[in-house]
Amino acid sequence: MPKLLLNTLQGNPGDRVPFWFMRQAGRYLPEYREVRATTRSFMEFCYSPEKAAEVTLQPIRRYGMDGAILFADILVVPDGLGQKVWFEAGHGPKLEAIKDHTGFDNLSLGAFHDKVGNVYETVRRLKAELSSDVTLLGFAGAPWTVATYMIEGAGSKDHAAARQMGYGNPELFQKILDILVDATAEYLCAQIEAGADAVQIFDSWSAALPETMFQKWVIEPTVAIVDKIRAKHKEVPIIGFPRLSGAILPEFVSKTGVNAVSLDTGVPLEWARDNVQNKVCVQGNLDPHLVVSGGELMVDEAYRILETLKGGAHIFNLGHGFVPETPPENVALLSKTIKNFRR
Ligand code: 1CP
Repeated sequence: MPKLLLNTLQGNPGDRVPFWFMRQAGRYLPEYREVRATTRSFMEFCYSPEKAAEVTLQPIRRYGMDGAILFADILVVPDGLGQKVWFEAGHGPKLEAIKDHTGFDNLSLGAFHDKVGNVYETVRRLKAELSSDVTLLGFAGAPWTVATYMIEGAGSKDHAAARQMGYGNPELFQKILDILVDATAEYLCAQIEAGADAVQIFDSWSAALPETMFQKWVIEPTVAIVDKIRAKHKEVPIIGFPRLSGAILPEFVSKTGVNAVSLDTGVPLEWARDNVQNKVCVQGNLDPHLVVSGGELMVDEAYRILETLKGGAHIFNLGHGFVPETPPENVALLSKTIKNFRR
């Protein structure tokens, strides 16, 4: 069966708009919470192929998305490099923060694939179990976003520690970005070799960087990863997501050469149609909080997105991930709305 989502990523849209949702697996689904409750540590959960494959498939069974996104986390990469990573209930991710060269010297690519190899096993299982019309999406965090966690030692509002290292110790900061480029490219290539049809690179925290730093910290590492993937897997589409990057988005697209870009909720759609969708496939951008309230307003906004972007390659998605309080029945109504729309 043809893969509508993959074809759309390759620039051949059909008459129905394919869809998937960021964080489509997760706490808003009771069946996710049930499987999640069987493993205490979140990282261990990510490294359990049977459970990770199961929670990846749960939303597809319920709603029939055109894409299944591998269940894992962006912090698998620092873990694979040897940094200590753990999740505390109610506090999100914690890492042993890298403050200086000693912290950096503890990182190594040597044991990377052994450490994260169970993620590749999850991809292999998904490839075997998924229906042939569903596109399997691999993913990783972009170096800048992952570095914010590695340097801060946790999530943060303004990524102060990473910015300050980038300005105050640019040599050390560049070394962190460089090892992340190598690890991320290898990680995504291994996901592709295990069966991923396309990959997305999440740069969730690329907002409000000065233009020069956006070039160095967001665009350049992404270019390097795209080049490394293309050297081995020329045909596999790559989706970028420089979240909240604003007016620099068209430059991100032309310089990185990604096949598609995810639009955050704030991107004006007619602008995106005229400046981005004229170059590559776009994905987005419903406000995830609209799916919490649901109803007519959610449906009207979904139509506005579908109508505005119907002239080119478009994959329906959210502008960011589902929040845990999302009622599953609203996801059902949204999925039905998108499936019934024709371009
Ligand atoms: O048990 C739980 O439900 C914990 C919540 C959770 C989940 C469901 C975390 C912790 N990670 C995940 C899975 C996850 N993370 C996926 C897989 C599946 C899917 O989308 O359905 C993906 C793609 C991610 C990617 C991810 N992790 C990003 C990039 C996308 C984004 O949301 O911007 C980021 C920034 C993370 C870090 C992270 N992991 C988890 C949390 C709570 C966070 C954010 C912490 C913060 O706000 O700084």
